[in-house]
Amino acid sequence: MLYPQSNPFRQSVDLSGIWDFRFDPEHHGAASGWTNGLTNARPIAVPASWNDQFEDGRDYLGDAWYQTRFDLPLGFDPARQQIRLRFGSVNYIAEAWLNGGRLGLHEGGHLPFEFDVTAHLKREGNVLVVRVNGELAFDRVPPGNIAPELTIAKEEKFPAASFDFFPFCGIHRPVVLYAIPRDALDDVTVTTDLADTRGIVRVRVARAMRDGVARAALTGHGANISAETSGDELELNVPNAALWAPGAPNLYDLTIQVVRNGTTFDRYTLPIGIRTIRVTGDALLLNGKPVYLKGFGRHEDFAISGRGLAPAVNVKDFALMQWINANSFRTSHYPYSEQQMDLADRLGILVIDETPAVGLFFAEQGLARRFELCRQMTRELIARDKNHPCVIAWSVANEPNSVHPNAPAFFRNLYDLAKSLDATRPVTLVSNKGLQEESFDFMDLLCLNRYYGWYTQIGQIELGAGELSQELDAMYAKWHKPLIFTEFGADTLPGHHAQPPEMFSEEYQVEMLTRDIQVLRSKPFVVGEHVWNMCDFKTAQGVRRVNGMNYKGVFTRDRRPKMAAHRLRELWVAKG
Ligand code: GCB
Repeated sequence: MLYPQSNPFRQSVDLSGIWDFRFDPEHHGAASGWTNGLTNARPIAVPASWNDQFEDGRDYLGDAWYQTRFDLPLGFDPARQQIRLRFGSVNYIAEAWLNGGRLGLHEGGHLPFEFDVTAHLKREGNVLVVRVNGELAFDRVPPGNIAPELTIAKEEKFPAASFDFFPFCGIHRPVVLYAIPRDALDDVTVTTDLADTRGIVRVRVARAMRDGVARAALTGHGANISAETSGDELELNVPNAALWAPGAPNLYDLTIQVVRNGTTFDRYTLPIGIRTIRVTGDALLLNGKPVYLKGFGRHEDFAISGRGLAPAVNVKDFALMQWINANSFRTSHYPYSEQQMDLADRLGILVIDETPAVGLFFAEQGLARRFELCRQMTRELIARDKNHPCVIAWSVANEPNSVHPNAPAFFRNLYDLAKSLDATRPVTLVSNKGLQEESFDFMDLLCLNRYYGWYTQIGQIELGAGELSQELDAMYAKWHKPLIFTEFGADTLPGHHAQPPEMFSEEYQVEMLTRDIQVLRSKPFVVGEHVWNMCDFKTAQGVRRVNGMNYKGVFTRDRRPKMAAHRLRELWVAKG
């Protein structure tokens, strides 16, 4: 799926702004004709979660309706072009109507979808209506509201998520109307390889026009290389390629044109990075050299806008990652915005790209549905992010309740699916099951979450560090695969101090992270340390979540450093 862009062959317009909105707890919107337009609506910002925009409805997750009106901008021509409406993400179900005509429905909260709206458009006075539903259910992904008999005991929380972040709902990323030629380029897939100092860029195009040629041009870093094909694939060779890596995020511009009889019908440009990523023995190799990941599990979360796209917050987060000497993050626990992926490409930050499959369970009830949704989300994620050099691995799930006979086959299937869609990147699963995680038999690398000295060995950092050391050694003895420690951390109230360190104090977070990192660095097979979490973030309410917050951030929710941020900055400057 190509992100909309504007050039002499393509136009796009962002419909973000203030829309109309109504809650519909009785589900009577459709029967009341809201598909044609809303009455008695209130204003709402798009993109943003609805939960924190009003004085009511914070915990409301049910049906809600959005509406906006627009005229076709000059240059959009439904008689000559194909016009599409693209939603960056809507949590969780979106059903859309344009001028009363139903466009379709999409399930899944963090990935884009689009509709061909050419036949529905008027030149002026278009009415777009979207029904959104964010309820938690056992047969959704991620699942929620799980009956206790279906899974392991869950701590009580409200709303009843099976995951530890607030179930924000709404239109979370931009809604873009875009026009492309009828003979458009549908898709581009780029993979890169190295032969000594030569970069090899392989390009596969999908295009509606079967005759004519696809032409590719690569520019940047002194290169100006082109090739064309009457088929679907071509290769560009780049002598002395400027490779993409953290610290040197070299990007080239790849421009694809669709040409017939010397006339160009479509054109698309995307930034690409030439790099390789491989797992060999104990090591994770970027461009053939071992790479050690330093960084965080994160969230898309901010005051008032909730999980909605917040460009200034994104820029700030990347600035903080650079300040603290991080080189990577994981998109825990769902795909992040395209804007974040673009920033990571541009600033040289490595990404473990995770699907929305957090807190899965494997009892039969709803299993077939959860499985199909996981497959759909894996396909959608790889389709969206496959061309980003920043993405170095796909994570198919976080902390599934996987000590269950149904789990290994479930994940084998997702692993094979990811590999069939992208043979170039490692595939992993993020687990808190350690030696019991059977799917680690076939995953390319191991990702482990552990809270020694926090949820276990409470208050005893040294004891926890000893347990960590033993478990890491046992996992290596069992699998002989590289391991990334993807979560470790301590809730920390900013401004709370204790000597000797005590849980919830800034000193405790500093000591625990420092001690765990010492252990990690004593193990040659550990290839990364991702602290949980970069920033404090909103959760459901529960007795373990004071103020409805997870305070394991190294920065506060408003991005101020705790003591641990300064310590990590020192620990991360030295480690390459
Ligand atoms: C975990 C989860 C993460 C939680 C974290 C915690 O293992 O993967 O979503 O927020 O623990 O703080 O408990």
